[in-house]
Amino acid sequence: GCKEKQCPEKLAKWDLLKIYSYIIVMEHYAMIKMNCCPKDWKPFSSHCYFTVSDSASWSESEEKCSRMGAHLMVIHSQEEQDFITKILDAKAAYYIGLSDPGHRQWRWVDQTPYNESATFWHSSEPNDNKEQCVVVSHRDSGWGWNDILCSVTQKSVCQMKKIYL
Ligand SMILES: [Ca+2]
Repeated sequence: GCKEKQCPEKLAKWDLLKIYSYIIVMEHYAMIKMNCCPKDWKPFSSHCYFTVSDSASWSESEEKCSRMGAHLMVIHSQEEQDFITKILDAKAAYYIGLSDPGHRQWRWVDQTPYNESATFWHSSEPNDNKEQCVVVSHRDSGWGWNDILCSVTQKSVCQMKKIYL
């Protein structure tokens, strides 16, 4: 019966200690596994996003992101683009981390491959070899990408991986 399974008092105390330390370890684990975004950054999937409303050239914008431990936003899916454009001002244009160092070789700032099948150019864009930086902007057809001169000052969106505390 039950008596056989009862532990000696000393052992029971040790078990209690084990349980307490287990709880502490698990709490610690939960903290480690918790991922989050800094204040004012918006979470989406495994990343955090921040809208920079001060206008700057493309390289200045990238530098601003970099100073915050981030980079200009990289877009690889419609879902990502839809998430961010929902919180953008349709009257403004925002630099993203796409540029052309020359010869129409589009490059993402985080070195991820430029995949033709996951691009969201406005119709008739990109339209000019001298326009080597990309903004996301709103037109009648919806949100899409446009190549512009890199020196033009625009707002921008920074992106970083969620922080694991
Ligand atoms: Ca253009």
